[in-house]
Amino acid sequence: MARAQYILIGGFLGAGKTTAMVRFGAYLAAAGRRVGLITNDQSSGLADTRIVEHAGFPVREITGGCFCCRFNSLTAAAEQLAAEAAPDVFLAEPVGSCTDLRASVQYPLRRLYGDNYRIGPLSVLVDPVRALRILGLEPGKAFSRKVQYVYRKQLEEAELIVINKCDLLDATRRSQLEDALHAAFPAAEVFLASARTGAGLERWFARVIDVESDARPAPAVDYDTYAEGEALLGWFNGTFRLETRSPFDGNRFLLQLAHQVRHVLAPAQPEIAHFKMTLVPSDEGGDMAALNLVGTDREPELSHALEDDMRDGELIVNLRAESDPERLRGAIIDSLAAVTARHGIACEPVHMEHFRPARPSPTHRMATVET
Ligand SMILES: Nc1nc2c(ncn2[C@@H]2O[C@H](COP(=O)(O)OP(=O)(O)O)[C@@H](O)[C@H]2O)c(=O)[nH]1
Ligand SMILES: [Mg+2]
Repeated sequence: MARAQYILIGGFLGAGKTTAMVRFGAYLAAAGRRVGLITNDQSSGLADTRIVEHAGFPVREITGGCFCCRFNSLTAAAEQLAAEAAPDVFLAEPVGSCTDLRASVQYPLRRLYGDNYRIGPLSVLVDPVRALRILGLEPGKAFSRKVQYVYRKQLEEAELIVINKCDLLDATRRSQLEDALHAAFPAAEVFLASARTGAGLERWFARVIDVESDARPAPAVDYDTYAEGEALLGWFNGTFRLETRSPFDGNRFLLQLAHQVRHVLAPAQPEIAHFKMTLVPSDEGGDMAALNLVGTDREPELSHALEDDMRDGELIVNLRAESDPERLRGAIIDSLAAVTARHGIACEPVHMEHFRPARPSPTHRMATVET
């Protein structure tokens, strides 16, 4: 039997991994391939899983830790998907604050499961506005040094760097960023794409499908700095049930909530990495809204909008920012109280968690493909 392909789509929080993965899935499905998607988070209640389900793909969610620290769940998820949908391609999205994926995921998969899977090259997506700041090409708020360490390590281990969201850049900024990435990370091939418009995606997809991951030794990673950098990010995940007598505009609700949260957080000036929410009405109509904010000084935007007003449903809130997680929780709870009151909505928490990611402790660390 032919080996299934196992493809990791990496990149920092908010870079566009989920959007790209859904596009990639559609591209493969159109070519007659069966696709299974795998999402991942440090805790449960994932907006990404709702988005991928909404796109109609079979999905498994690995929660409670990153792929590297829950390596066995990565193969277990693939086996479950295999039983259900027999995919010949698995697309997996690691947590956006993780790095060292070559040594903790790619090479262990190759060494231990090489008969089952053909491992694709490691792609790392970047949001160009964030990358221009972190590479020092443009001024603007960025993360502190240790968070940037994680960001740069992701790029250092990338085989393919994809400058995503090219629709946001003019030609000058595009080539500045491309040149800087080539110079700083010479081992990687650099692609320009927009997961939103579709521009440039096919060239990257074709490359990912054609080649197997290379065998370059994984870069050295200082796990103390990595752990400290990752733990500077606060995490909040919440799932809420909303209900009201008279229908409300869910799109407007999400936008108001995002603005309110940003307003409440403003005095503390935390850098938001990714603030993501989904709103799914209870009736099985397939309608969904999703809101994203990928930087404190960026604008919240709806990547999916509801077609109709709604009466009740499920709200998922995933917020990651360089902040005390307690503050994030407070900002969500206070903002939710204010905005639901404005719309006369009853809001009941189903699940809430706030924390800093624990020190990464990979199940395997294999710095090379061969022993
Ligand atoms: N302008 C623009 N926005 C994009 C593009 N790709 C993704 N986004 C947006 O970036 C935000 C984060 O995307 P998502 O796929 O959730 O990122 P992830 O955290 O890496 O999975 C969402 O609002 C997306 O709609 C793109 O090519 N252009
Ligand atoms: Mg995602």
